[in-house]
Amino acid sequence: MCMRKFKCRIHSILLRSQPWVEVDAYNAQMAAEEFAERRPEAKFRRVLVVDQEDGYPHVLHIDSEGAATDQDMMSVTDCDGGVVKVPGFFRKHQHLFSTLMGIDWEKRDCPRWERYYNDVSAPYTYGSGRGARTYEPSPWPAFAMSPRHVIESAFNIDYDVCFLNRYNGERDHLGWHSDDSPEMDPAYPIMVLSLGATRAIEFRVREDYTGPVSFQPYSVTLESGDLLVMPAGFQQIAQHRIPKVDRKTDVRISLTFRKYLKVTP
Ligand SMILES: O=C(O)CCC(=O)C(=O)O
Repeated sequence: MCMRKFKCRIHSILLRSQPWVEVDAYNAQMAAEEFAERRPEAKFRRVLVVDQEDGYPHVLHIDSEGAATDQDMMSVTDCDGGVVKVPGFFRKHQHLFSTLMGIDWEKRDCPRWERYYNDVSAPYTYGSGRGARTYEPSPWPAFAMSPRHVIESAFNIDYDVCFLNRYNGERDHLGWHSDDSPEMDPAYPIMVLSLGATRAIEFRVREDYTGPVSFQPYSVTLESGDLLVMPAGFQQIAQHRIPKVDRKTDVRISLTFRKYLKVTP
């Protein structure tokens, strides 16, 4: 068995400002254990380990004894700039997609269709000034509870808001923006579940951001069932968009899970 080089860091789906630590090990599990030993002060449970030879990422769970086990379900693609893609996260994506094709979609003054579900009957305002649009909530329907439960149990987070977008074809799109409306709690990651046609989501640093994080604009391809995690604090640094496509494209639906800042009874 030959030693390989791995890079490890805490996987917290929080803003990933922590540095990578290089470790020599025989496999990802041993790399995670070595990392846990070197960082005994860190209160973490998950470590992201990337094999430097084949680039394959693993998320490992560290128990109280420091032993690591691979969390298969969380096979993560690590992207620059802080977002995480979990390919094939939601297995029943085709069924959910068919159900969602049959719901009542709202068409506002924008090149896509929308729907807004919220546990706490509070409206949501997107944008500001003349372009601002306010969405009245409806309670979560049963079909949206299934991905919600899968996400909540995988990440140990409770969400109360689900915003849905439906892109009927290649011309439908969503322009550059951050999900930074004041109702949303920036301390929680925003999760996007992608269904139907494959589309790209693009990221760039905000023009008004003056902090230390920096990355070149980049694009992540989302296939049906993939989950994209935008970490906590990411909206204050970056913008994202769903660009138009220059070839025939079928319907895509996204479900965006968010947390409200104040839950009012
Ligand atoms: O459709 C997507 O993947 C992104 C949705 C989004 O950016 C939003 O709802 O703010």
